[in-house]
Amino acid sequence: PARQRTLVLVKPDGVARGLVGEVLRRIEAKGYTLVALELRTADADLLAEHYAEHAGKPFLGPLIEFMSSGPVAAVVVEGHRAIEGFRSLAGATDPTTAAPGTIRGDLARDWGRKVIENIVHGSDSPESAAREIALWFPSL
Ligand code: DAT
Ligand code: MG
Repeated sequence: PARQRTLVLVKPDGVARGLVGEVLRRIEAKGYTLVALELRTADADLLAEHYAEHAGKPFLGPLIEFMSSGPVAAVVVEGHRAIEGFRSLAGATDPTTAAPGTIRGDLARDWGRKVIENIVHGSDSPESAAREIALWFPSL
């Protein structure tokens, strides 16, 4: 079976709240493998590339500001159907309605800020995963 890789980020809200271990625990408990892991503070250039699909949207500026406000844990996760599998673990974008049992549903909430803070990012397709992994981990 083809192994698939996905880029997961524990966002600055997740790192600040001490939830890196909880997110990694859920990924490992699901049975996926961690193949790279790094804590770092991303700059605006990296984040503009990372979120290129959102160019022109009103929340892009606040999103980049939030994502560069502190360290993120960047993780490459591997396993058959890991892209779809992690998106399922993460839950819906809006943490208010994300299903209980998911990372966002259990651990995130709406704070009424300009950008939704929802603990994690996960690549949404094989093309996005390849692009994002090359961006965050050029040596992989
Ligand atoms: P996801 O992270 O679920 O793939 P996305 O790629 O559409 O969601 O958006 C990236 C992030 O931007 C998302 O995790 C939270 C934030 N965001 C998305 N839509 C938003 C909106 N309408 N208002 C504020 N923040 C938003
Ligand atoms: Mg997305």
